[in-house]
Amino acid sequence: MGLFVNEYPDEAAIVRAALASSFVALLIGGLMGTVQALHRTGYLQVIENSTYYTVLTLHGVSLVILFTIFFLVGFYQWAITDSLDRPSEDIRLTKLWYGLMVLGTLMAGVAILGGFTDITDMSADVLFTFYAPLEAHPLFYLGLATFIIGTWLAGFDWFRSWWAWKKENTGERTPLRTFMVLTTMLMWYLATIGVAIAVIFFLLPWSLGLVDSVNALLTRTLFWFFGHPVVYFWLMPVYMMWYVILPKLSGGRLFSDPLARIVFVLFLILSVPTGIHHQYLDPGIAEGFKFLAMTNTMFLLLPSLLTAFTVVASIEHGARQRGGEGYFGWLTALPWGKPAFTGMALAGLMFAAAGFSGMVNAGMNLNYLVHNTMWVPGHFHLTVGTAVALTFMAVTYWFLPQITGNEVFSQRLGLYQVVLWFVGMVFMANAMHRIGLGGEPRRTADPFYDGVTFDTALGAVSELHLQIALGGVLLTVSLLMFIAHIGLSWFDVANKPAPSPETLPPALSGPEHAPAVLENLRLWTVVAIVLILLTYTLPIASIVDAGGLFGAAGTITGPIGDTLAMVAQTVLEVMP
Ligand code: HAS
Ligand code: CU
Repeated sequence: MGLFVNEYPDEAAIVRAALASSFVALLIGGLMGTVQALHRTGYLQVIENSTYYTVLTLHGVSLVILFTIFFLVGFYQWAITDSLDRPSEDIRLTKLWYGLMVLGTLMAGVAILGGFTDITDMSADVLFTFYAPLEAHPLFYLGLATFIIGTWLAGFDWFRSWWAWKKENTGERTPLRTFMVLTTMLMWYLATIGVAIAVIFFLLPWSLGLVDSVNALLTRTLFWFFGHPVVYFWLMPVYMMWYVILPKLSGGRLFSDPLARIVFVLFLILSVPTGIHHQYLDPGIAEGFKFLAMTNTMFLLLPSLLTAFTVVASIEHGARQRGGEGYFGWLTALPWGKPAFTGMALAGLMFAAAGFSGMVNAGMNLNYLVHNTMWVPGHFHLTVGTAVALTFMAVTYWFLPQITGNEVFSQRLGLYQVVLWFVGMVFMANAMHRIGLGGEPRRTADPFYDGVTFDTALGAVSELHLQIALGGVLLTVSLLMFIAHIGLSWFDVANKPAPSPETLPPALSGPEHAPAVLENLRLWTVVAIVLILLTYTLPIASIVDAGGLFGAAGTITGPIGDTLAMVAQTVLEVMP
């Protein structure tokens, strides 16, 4: 087999375009992060406090929605095409979904940027969580909807490839990468139901003035119905990279293919019915429902704990193939000089810590201590900001040559870049966790409003702020190094010899060892739907009952508003 870009030039073009979009978002979002880290800690304030939410929205939306999801669709397009070894069924559809995602991005982007200027009233200072009572310009919601429709079509495109492959390969096990793509997308279809209902029936009509209020708790709940599983939408491609690429880079093979499949099925089943763990402190949801979400969340630790063991075992297997020995001595036999390996391994290491802060968040009683403090940004800068972002950057050093046909500019520069990200995040995320325990609030430009002071258990507030600012600066340097390096590699500035194609070794325990029932995606989807109905029907019914569909005092204006209310009522009656 030749290089991916030569075998599938049309698909490779879409993969490149998606990655390029992802990196533009990374650059913009990352720079907004620098502004915030320095502003909050008081080291450099180039914006007014009143602009902080615009910056924070641009930061959040660019990084956790655009950077992550554009990278995902590019990587998944490669995974499907390469693992099924067939081109898109219709490349026009592939171009269409990518185009819709770009269009949605531009619409939402214009609305957000409007917040920086007084020339227009347009703004969308609503953060990446965009639930009421914060309200954005309709263009923001329309952009979001267009973007999500793009991702739905991408999933359909990949299912089509799989259906066509199955016709020609009856009775064969679906290749692992395809299986991972399909389970991720099924999870995504279920998760996005929540946000689609919130946007189409409530937020968009509200911002257009068709209804004059919404039930804030309802839009929050519908958001978190989507807002928890979305974190696994960022994580599942990372797990694919850790399962199929990391063992190869270590010099070995994946330990168990069936186990990897079980992990992805568990994510499909359990990701949605846990969303209420973001709402432990919301009044209006009974404790029992919160307890149920907590129990589901604790079960959801399982796929990640399984992953920790399998991935580390696969890495160890690789190290031993390379001559590594002893209980821990094998660690020295790993290819630490390769940025792709080192970046992913460091990302994994940080994710182990992130898992622990996630467990603290997930416990109802402990959550009361940390909710809405800087602890939570500490948690998600380790998860999405490191496990995901650092893995995506690291894998690019392996992946880029396959889709551009050009070798990476300098492995050493890449190595410095990934290590710098790790070091920057050690400072920033650790200090965020600690200052959060001291009670410093999140989502605020100036944590010292009205002379508030904090006592930290260990160290001084000023020391922790210094660490946050220092970490932020190191991350900015690493980010700029990454973007510059990708540019140098993409355009082959060093005129390097062409790369050779990469193949992925089969697992030690292959797909034939997996029980056939794992292939039954329909069954797992039904199980997921049943769990969603069980966890969400009663809470949503009681929220609507207590607060009204459009808020207690909400009035609906005009015939469009009336129709909308009727449809919304019907949907909510039949929906989880
Ligand atoms: Fe979370 C809040 C609970 C995982 C992202 N989370 C957030 C928010 C974000 C986020 C963005 O229960 C804030 C949202 C907002 O703006 O309000 N989270 C969890 C739990 C997990 C978890 C239980 N979160 C993630 C992931 C994210 C993410 C993944 C993004 C990608 N989170 C919460 C809760 C809240 C929350 C509450 C609400 C807090 C509040 O009050 O607001 C679990 O999935 C974590 C499981 C992970 C593990 C670790 C396994 C370790 C592995 C490492 C293997 C090692 C390797 C290295 C590969 C159990 C897999 C080997 C290297 C060698 C050299 C050998
Ligand atoms: Cu969550």
